[in-house]
Amino acid sequence: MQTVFEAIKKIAFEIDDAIKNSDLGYAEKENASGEDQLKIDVLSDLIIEKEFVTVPRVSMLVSEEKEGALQLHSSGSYMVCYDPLDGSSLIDVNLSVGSIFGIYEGSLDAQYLVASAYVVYGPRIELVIAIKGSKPMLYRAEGDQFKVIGEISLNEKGKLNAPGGTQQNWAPHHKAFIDSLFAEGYRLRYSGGMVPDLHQILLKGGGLFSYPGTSDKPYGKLRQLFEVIPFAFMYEQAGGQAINEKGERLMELVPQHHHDTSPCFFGSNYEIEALKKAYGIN
Ligand code: P6P
Repeated sequence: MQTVFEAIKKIAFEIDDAIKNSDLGYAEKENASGEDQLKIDVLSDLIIEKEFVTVPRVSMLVSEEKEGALQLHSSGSYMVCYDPLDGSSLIDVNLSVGSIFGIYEGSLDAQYLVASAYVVYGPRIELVIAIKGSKPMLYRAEGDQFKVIGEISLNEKGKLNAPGGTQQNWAPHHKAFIDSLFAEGYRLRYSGGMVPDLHQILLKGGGLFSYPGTSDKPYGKLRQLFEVIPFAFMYEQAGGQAINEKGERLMELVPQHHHDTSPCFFGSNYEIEALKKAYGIN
C-alpha cells in the first residue's frame, strides 16, 4: 500500500503545479456525470493515470472524469477510485480544491475499502491518509516532501455546520434541522468545495457536513465510490459517523454503477445523533 501513497504524494505536487500554471479554460466535453469539464480536470486525471501506471499493486482505476474503468496491472490487488480535482470550478475564484482517493481491495463495495486519502490544494498542500484501524494522519508539504503533522480526531461535539445543496430544494425537516444547529450557535462554514469543507471540520474538532437528497437531486449530488465512501471512512476512523438519510452507515453502501450518488451526512457523534432524531431515525 505504501507505493500507492507515494504515488499520491507525487500526484499532489504535480496537480498543485498544474493548478498554478495551466490553462483554466473549459474542455469541449462533459464528465460521466454530465458536468462541464475544465482542461485542468482532464490534465489532473491524466497526471493521476500516469502515476498509477507505475504502481504494480494497482489493478484498476475508476475516475470521476471517465465513464468506464481503466484496467492496469493484472497482478495488482488495489482498485483506486478517485475524483482528480473536486470543486475545480472554484479555482477561478482562488478557493481551495482537492483530490480524493478510495483504495478498494476485492470489490468496489464500501466494506472493501482498505484506505482513503485526500489532498487539499490551498495556501499549503495538505494530505490526509486513513488506513483501516488507525486514525487519519495529516501531512503537510514542506519543500518537495510531505512532513507528518499528526493524527486527526473528532470531538464528540463540534461547532461548524456545512450545509450543502440548494436550500430552496431542501425537505422541510432538513431545513428545520439545519436552522436548529444555527440556533444552537453553530458557525456556517461552506465553500462549495467538499474537500476543504470536510477537511476544516476534521481539523477544527468537529461539526456536521450535509448534502441531503433534494427536490432537484433526490439521490444527492456526491458520488459514492470516489467522494462519499472515502470521506465516510475518514470520519469513522476519526471517531465520528457517516450516514445516509435512512441512518444507514455510508460504509455499507453497495454502488450499482461507478457514478452513483448518495445523500450523505458526515460529522461528530452529537450532530449525527441529532440529525437521526430530526429525521425520525431511531
Ligand atoms: P452545491 C463541487 O462541485 C461538489 O461536487 C463538491 O465539491 C461540493 O461539496 C458540492 O459539489 C457543492 O454542491 O450544490 O452545494 O454547490
